[in-house]
Amino acid sequence: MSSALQGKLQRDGDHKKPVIVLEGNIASGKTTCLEYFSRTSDVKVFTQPVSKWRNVRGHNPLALMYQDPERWGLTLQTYVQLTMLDRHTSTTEAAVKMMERSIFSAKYIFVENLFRSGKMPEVDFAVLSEWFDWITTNVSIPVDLIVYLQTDPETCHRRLKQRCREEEEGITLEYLQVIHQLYEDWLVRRTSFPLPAPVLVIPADGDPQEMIRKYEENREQILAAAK
Ligand code: DCP
Repeated sequence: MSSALQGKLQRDGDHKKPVIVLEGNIASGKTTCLEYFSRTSDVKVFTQPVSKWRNVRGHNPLALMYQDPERWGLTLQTYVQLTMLDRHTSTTEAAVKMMERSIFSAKYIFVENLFRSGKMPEVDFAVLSEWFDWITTNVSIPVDLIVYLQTDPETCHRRLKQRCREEEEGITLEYLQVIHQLYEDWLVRRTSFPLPAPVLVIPADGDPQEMIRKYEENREQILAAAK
């Protein structure tokens, strides 16, 4: 048996474990949610590989993309797609796998936004789309539940200013509003792109303590919904 086929079978086998994908706008509080679940249950958390996006062999494609999206959008999003695929195909001994964002939101939200706003040339969008279509047709990417942290873009803007990530200094409220609309169209109105799994919406404008109380209350329901 080829090693590629062996790998695919192994990944398919791992699908017996529920996979939860956590989605939400930039600075919607995904990290707090992931930390809570990794502390309180037999859940293996796969965080978004932001450190890789900020340093690939000494280069920072995240910063480059924010500086000049027309030139570097494809570079960042190609690497995001690869690193998300790596996360999707990683296996775990834990009972449940929980991922921060997905290859789907990378394409349906971030690539889509670059393209629609005129910041990604059509040829770059076409190449990324070909890659995305090939991957999602040929690689098993199981998702059992999407948990959507639904926030007001103004909340995200406030939190973003507090965390002061250097690359994100130029992110405006308008940018967060556009990302919000794309998420709402995909996960709430369901008018834009296919849904890979059922969606659970959690209003997430509260402070961290309030959010942890909410996760506490909904923990069993969330874990059960993914099974
Ligand atoms: N990003 C991007 N393209 C993607 C995915 C993310 O340009 N396909 C950018 C948006 C942010 C950065 O990467 O500038 C990191 O994403 P988040 O801010 O959503 O990640 P956090 O881990 O900081 O999330 P949270 O604040 O919700 O914990």
